[in-house]
Amino acid sequence: MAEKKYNAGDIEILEGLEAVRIRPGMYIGSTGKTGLHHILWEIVDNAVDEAANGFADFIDVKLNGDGSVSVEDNGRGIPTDIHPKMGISGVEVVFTQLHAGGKFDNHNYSYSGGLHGVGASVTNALSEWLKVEVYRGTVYRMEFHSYFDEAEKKYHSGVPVAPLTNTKKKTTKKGTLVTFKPDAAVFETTRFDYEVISKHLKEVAFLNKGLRLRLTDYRGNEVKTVEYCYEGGIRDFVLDINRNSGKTVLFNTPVYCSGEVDGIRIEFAIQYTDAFTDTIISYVNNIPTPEGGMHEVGFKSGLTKVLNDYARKEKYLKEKDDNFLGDDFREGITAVLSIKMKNVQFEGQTKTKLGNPEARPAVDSFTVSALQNFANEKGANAVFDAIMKKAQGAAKARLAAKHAKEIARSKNAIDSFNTLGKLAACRSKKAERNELFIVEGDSAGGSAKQGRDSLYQAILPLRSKPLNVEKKRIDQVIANEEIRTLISALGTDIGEDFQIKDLNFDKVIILSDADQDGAHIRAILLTFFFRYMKPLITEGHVYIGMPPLYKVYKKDRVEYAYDDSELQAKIDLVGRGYQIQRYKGLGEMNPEQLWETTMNPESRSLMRVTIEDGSEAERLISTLLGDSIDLRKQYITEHANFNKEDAFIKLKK
Ligand code: 28G
Repeated sequence: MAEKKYNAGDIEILEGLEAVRIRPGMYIGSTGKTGLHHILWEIVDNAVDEAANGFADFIDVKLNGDGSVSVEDNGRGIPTDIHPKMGISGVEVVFTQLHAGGKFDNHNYSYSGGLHGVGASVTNALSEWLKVEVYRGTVYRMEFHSYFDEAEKKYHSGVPVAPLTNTKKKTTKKGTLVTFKPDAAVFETTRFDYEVISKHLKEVAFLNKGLRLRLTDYRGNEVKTVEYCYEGGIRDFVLDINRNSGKTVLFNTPVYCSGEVDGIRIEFAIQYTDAFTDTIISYVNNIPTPEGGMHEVGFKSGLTKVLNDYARKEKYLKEKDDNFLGDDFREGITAVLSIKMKNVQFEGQTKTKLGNPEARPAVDSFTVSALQNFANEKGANAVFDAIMKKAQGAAKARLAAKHAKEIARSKNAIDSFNTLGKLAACRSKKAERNELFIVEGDSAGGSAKQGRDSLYQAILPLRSKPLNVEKKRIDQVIANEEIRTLISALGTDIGEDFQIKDLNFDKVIILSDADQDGAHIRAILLTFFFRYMKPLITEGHVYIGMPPLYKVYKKDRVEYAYDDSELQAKIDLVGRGYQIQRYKGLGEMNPEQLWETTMNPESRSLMRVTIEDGSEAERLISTLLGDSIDLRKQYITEHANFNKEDAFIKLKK
């Protein structure tokens, strides 16, 4: 086997990986929990690519007791021969070359833009060590490590310990095994989250039909394991979303179409339920696009066109009737749209919106022709009939809501809620300084009203859980008193009439208890904002307040702990003879305490809600993919850096 000395020629490679270590955020977004999992997705992605190319059907992920993680596929195995141009083995290319061009050949789909597909070398660069085994008749091995060079006073990352070796040990297995240990010097946390990985693998399984993925956790006292495999692919995805939603489906088998237009591979699955809102989940090259983009626009317009044509032809619309609106056809829809294309461009606030203009007409025309073809199939009439009747109901409600709104407007009824409702307005008219606290519970609302700075801070107490937005129609949402008070207080109107310039507050702060009910209220409010006032979130006006969980005190000395990990430090501060009060809800705090800990801009902690949080809240409600993840916990871990949002904003100004 050809050996290679590690000399000057390799310096470039090594410097490439050092760049990753110097600025990890550029490659993986953050060094928090999300970034940690990102380096695992890179490895899983490579195994998924091998499966998507038809060479593997099983991916095995193991969380090992030493904090490392293993990923194994049963594909062809990473090439072990020497790369003619590079002069090093294929394995070494994959793990040391930044953006190794060879990863995707012409038959594959290359990703670009955003942080997707940065490659396995990034995982290597950010690992304490990484080991590869390739099974190709015999077992091949290679190991990399990162270390601090005392003499040079610098880090070296992802350095080969030795070239790829053929151990000559015979094996009947085929494939690749990668094991790595994330570097604790890079990441804020190196603990992988079983639930996050399980959720991700489930999504991957839906998007790659027939691919089997297993996760096993060896870290605790007992071994945990899950396995996912869906022969129906995104059909099963749609079924899974609806099955766990408590909604009633309008037909049993999702409509499924797949095909290719102008080199773009397109598939979608659609099922309708009795819900009044829509759940459209889209992907490009298996990457979620919660911000939508050109493919979703094309899908929606194609759907509207083909269904309106059907409605005319089959007389669901009379001659004098106006066409249905797109919204009418999307009421109650659950759809998964997945496309695969080259040279992807991601846009938007979180780079999760497809920008490629060519995707729009391709998906539009595919949707039209695929659904026209479907109309000729057995059972299609019942499906279309259900969709048509749903759209008729939606159109009727839409017209009724418009009428109701006109009446409400003419009587100025919405504005009168300001004085009639429970809103405690603030005195200032300076929207750019004002804050609205939405507070769970009347007693906490009372404390907030007494404790606030009434010049700038308005309080809206929510007596009970506001209605579940998911289950109601837009006209019923508006009819709900607490939602109406909220809409009126914000001043922006909703949906298509939303006007950010009319917003009465710079900050809209949700204050709810750290329990199940609180999490539910938060999720409902976020879903409402996400669905009907999206710019409120995208333009950064929505925040989550962070009340403390504990008060640690002794005589006059008082310290607050905002999570369990802070508690010991606060106990140490207060010293011997301390007492602890655990807050079970906001209602247990008196006005002064609530002001000091949660409302005072000088001392409080706020977390700004991102579009991901909004869509995650929606996914929490609409799907069960994330049902075991507590939102508050997730915010705290994912956005730990932004806990002191006020301090952050002050720095910027
Ligand atoms: C287990 C965890 C992650 C992989 C393969 C298989 C091939 C491959 C991977 O080629 C392209 C070109 C030369 C280096 C391709 C095998 C063609 C023929 C492959 C994985 C890059 C990469 N035979 N399986 N890469 N080469 N599984 N699983 O990473 O220069 S990566």
